[in-house]
Amino acid sequence: MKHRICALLLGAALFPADAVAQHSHHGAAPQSAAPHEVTAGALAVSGAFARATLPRAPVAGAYLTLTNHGTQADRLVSVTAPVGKEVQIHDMIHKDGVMVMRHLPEGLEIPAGGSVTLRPGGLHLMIMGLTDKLVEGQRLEMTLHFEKAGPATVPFDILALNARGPAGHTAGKDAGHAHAHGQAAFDQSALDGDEGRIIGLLKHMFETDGAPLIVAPVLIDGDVAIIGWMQQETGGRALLRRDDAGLWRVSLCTGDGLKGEAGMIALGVAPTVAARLARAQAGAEAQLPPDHVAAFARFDGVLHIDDNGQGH
Ligand SMILES: [Cu+2]
Repeated sequence: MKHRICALLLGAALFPADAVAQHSHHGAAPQSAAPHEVTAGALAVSGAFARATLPRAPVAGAYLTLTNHGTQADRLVSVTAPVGKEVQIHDMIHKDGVMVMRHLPEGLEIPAGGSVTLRPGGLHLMIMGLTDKLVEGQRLEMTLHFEKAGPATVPFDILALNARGPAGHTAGKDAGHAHAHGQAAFDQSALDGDEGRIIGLLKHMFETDGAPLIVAPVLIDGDVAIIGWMQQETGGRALLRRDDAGLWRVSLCTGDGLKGEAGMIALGVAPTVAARLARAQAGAEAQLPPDHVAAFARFDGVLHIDDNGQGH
């Protein structure tokens, strides 16, 4: 059974199952052994992957390397996906001290004899208006339209929520770390105080380059904590518990399921603790911008987190 991340992640997105071809796990070639390479004219496309998404995530990120073996520059002018309203080409830039995404409507030039890598934290394809989630282990085909080389249909392997790149693909410095960091691998004792430890754990597990995780509010009552989180366009609430060794563990992730006393009790929080946490939550969330609090409701369902962290 695969470890499922609680997804404090921007996820990415969604596709009706019929738009996504199943990988065969019984076939001869392991998918990680050789990233697919597709050519179109003088262009080669390699290392294409998309990140798995949370339920109802509005967007998905996809990445690849474009190499131009020709003597003339070409341009990626547009990308189409079988589902999703549109695919945009985005860049990440520093603006007033924060990383923000910038849409590149004019497309992306691939210089003659050069290559361009789209990777987490930098240039990326962003699938907008998704209608179903992207499931790790499946594959999504998208069509890249080049100014000179024409269209090319490219299979994108769907990797973990915070994948940095396909295993064995060396284009990115972070290539190979395809799975989320588990809870167990994180040394909380190095951090000061429960709030710092909880935020550190969540960032360790779910934050990625270009997708900062905002954790607030952090409400702690004894060995139970309820937090709100927001990452790019999505958000949610999570329940954490302190284990016998004194370490915080994410127990489950949900959205409005952890809003208010009744929901907390329904998810296993002791009534007296739930009453106190719900009062603290109401006060703390009232201090946050309304759109921030609204993002907490976007996490649909309840995701129970186990702790076989490294994901196999
Ligand atoms: Cu983007």
